Formats: sequence, C-alpha cells, structure tokens
Amino acid sequence: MAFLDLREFLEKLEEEGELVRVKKLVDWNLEAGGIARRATELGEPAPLFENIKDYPGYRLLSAQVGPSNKENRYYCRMAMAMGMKPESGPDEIIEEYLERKKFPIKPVLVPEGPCKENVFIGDEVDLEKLPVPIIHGGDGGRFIGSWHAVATKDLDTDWVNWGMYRLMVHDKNTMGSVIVPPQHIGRMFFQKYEPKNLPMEFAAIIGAEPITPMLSGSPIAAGVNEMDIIGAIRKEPLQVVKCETVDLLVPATAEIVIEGEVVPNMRKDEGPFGEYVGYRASKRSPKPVLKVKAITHRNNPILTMCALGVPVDEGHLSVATIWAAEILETLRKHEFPVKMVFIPPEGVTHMVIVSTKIPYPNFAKRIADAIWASPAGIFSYYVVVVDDDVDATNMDEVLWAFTTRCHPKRDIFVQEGSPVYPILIPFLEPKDRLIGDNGANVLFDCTWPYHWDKEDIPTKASFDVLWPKELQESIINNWKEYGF
Ligand SMILES: Cc1cc2nc3c(=O)[nH]c(=O)nc-3n(C[C@H](O)[C@H](O)[C@H](O)COP(=O)(O)O)c2cc1C
Ligand SMILES: [Mn+2]
Repeated sequence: MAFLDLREFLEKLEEEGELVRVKKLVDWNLEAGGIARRATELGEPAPLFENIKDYPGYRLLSAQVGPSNKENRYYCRMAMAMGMKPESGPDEIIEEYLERKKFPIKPVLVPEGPCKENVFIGDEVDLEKLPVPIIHGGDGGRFIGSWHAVATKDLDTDWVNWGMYRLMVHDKNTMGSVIVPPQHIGRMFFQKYEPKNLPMEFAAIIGAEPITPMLSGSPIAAGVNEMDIIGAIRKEPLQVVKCETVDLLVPATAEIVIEGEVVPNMRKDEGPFGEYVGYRASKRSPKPVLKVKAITHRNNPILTMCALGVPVDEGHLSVATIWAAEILETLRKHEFPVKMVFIPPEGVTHMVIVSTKIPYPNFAKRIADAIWASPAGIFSYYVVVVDDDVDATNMDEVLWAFTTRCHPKRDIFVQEGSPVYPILIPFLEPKDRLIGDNGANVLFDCTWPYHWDKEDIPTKASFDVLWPKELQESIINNWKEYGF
C-alpha cells in the first residue's frame, strides 16, 4: 500500500527512528535551515519543526528522503518511500523502480481533498503567512520551493509536466524561479508561451506524498506526465483535485498548493541560493516571475524543504538514484549488455558509473555517446565505464578499476564544447556559467581492451579468486578458531 499522504510517511519514518519532532521554538530565519543542514550532514533523522517562531500552527520538514547514518540504511528513507525494506541498496531500488515504471497508472480525479481545508484567493493571498525559511546564510530570499513540484501544461498538447524548480518569495503574491531552456518547464515557457506573450499557468505542490517530489526532481521523458509514473512507482493512482484558479490537477492530500501564472516577458532579480553542487554557485540575476492567484492548504500544514548544499542531501541521494535508473533504462533500450548504472551521491549527479560486458572494441565510447545524447544525460559530465566484474555501486572497487585499467592517455576521451546546464556549474569560467557555455564531457574507459588475449588480462589478487574453493570454505568455517 502506498502512502496516502506525507503524514502517513512521517509515521513510518518515526517508527523506524528516522524522524525527530523538534518541539523547541525554532526561527524560520536561518535557524531551521541550519539545523536541517547539520542533521543532513550527520545523517541524523529528518527534522519536523513543530514550533516555528511567528507561525504557530504551521510546521516545516526537511530531509524526508535524506541519507541515514544507521548501519546498512543509507538509502532507507528513499526505500521506505517506495514501500521497500529499509536495508535496500541503490541497485535494488533502481531495478525495482524500472520494473514498476513499466506500468504507468493515471491519476484519479476526486471531488475534494484536505488540500482545500483553507482557501485564499486573489487579495487574500499572502505567501508570508506561511513559515517560509531563509535556509542558508547568504540566500537572496525566503525559499518556499526546495522539495516540491511545479505543474505546468504544454501549450499545444495535453502534456502536463511536474518538475522541481526552486521558488523564492519576492513579496506576498509573487515568486521567482530558475526556469531555463533545457528543462521541460523552460522549454514550454521560453519556446511556446513567452514568444506569444501568453502567461503560463502553474501550480506549486508542496508536501505531497513522498514519491511526488522525488520524481519531479528526476528526468522523466518529455511528453510524459510525471503523475502517471508517480502512480506506477506507488503501484496505486495518485488522487488529484482541480485547482481553484488554474486548469491543473494537484494531489488531493498535498499540504500546500500555490496557483498562478508565470508572467511573460518579465524578469526580476532572484537568488542566490546554496545549491545542489555544494556551493552558493551563482550571483543574484534577473529571472522569470510567478504571480500567485491562490493558495490552498491543509490545517496545521507542513512546508517541506531541502537544505541543499555539500553532498549528500536528499536530492543527491534520491534524485541521483532515479537519474541512474533512467540512464540504465536508456542503455538497455539500446540492447547494450549493461549490468548496472550508478550515480554516486557524492558526485552531485555529475558522474555516472556504468558496469557492463564489452561486446566489441571501443564499446565504452558507445555507452558514453548514448548517455550524452539522452535527455537523462544532461548532467553526466563524467562517465566512468567499468567491466562487469566491478560493482558499480561500490566506489572502492570503482576507484581500484579506475587506477589500474584506465590508461592515462589511451582511455580518457574529452568531448569539448558540449552543452552544460546553465547558471550553477562551478567548474565553468565565471563568464560562461550563466548560459552554460564552453563545457565539456569526459569518458574514463576503465575496461580491459577488447583485443587483449585472455591470458594477458591480469588476474585479480583477492581471497575469492586466488585460493582453491575448498580451502576458502575451510578458512571461512575455521575463522573463529584462528582467533578472529
Ligand atoms: C532540490 C532540487 C532543486 C532543484 N532546483 C531546480 C531549479 O531551480 N531549476 C531547475 O531547472 N532544476 C532544478 N532541479 C532539477 C530538476 O528538478 C530536474 O532536472 C528535473 O528533471 C526537472 O523536471 P523536468 O525534467 O520535468 O524538467 C532541482 C532538483 C532538486 C533535487
Ligand atoms: Mn518532465
């Protein structure tokens, strides 16, 4: 059974020791963000702030699918969000995700839901009535959207897109966001609505059941309604209700819904913000403006957030895992004999590890080309290909393969001038960052060359390879007797 709402998921987290109810009075101005960041960096349970300065009756939640410091449970919050056992590893989560994704389930429209318990329209709208945090020192404002979904509709098809795009409060009824062309919302806005001077309706969904934000932050194919894939991963349809002022559907149990329009041909300074790359990566700059027409919320609502920054936070962990699954799916569609794809969360989604059989010469290049050509590969600046005897999810093994099988000249291939995501990429020249210019991709081929004779491939010097099987068993059986 999928979680009906965020509150049911929080009960599960609490049962498993993955939630802390913070009863002490906490300031929305930096204190909650500071606590959330430290809790994230330490792998502490997700903090639910129940007593926020100036905002009695409102709550704030962070790190709902962040990393856990409990043994063998690094991915447990993400696994539990998917109804899997807490000990599941990323490779199990990836395979389960791809299995479920085969069967999309459309949402079900219901007449009403708790997200309508409080309705504010037009002049009643006031974003500052919500406990919107200033998350990091140096942030350019209060960020209301850092773990959420923004729904928008394509101008000439029935494609509805749900994506996670940060939202900063400008004043009581306007917000700013990073809306850039490679993203689905950006393509809709820049290439369809704005040239015709048309406002683009949106609905920001905050505090939905846990799959919604995870998949909204992930690269689901263009033209696909994320709602249907969320249904697939839940193995149950999402229940949705109609918005009050825009023609969009939102989860009936969402904690907070903000409706309105992205205004064409208007820009206002937005940011900066502590970002997923682990830096305050870009300066304040003019960005699109979202005008709010309505806010609806549950009683005693929970505003969700992510204290993004130095890895690993919930974005790096959960979204990177779905990202890896999407790339694995792409490679399998090419009928490549790929075993696993892993995006190490420490690499902020910029590095992809692929383990594979090698069916023909220079196969690693074929893999890198396929990744760079795929929509899910837009952040895959570093591609590492290893043989399938290496566990792609084990960075100790990957590093060993890297330094022993990747020839420093023969096996490193740089693709110059390739597009890079705009605004946030730290390694670019400052002048290039805003539009993502002068980027590059690199492939590290850490596989044995195809043409080498079998006997020329060095033998792995490990306990499980170099000793006779019977002796291995006997050593294992006598382990305690040796004094260990
Ligand atoms: C915490 C978090 C914040 C994000 N903020 C933004 C953002 O402000 N702008 C953006 O373009 N992408 C942002 N992303 C990445 C997008 O959500 C991601 O690329 C997703 O695929 C976008 O949806 P789409 O594929 O439907 O465009 C963020 C991701 C996470 C996990
Ligand atoms: Mn999308």
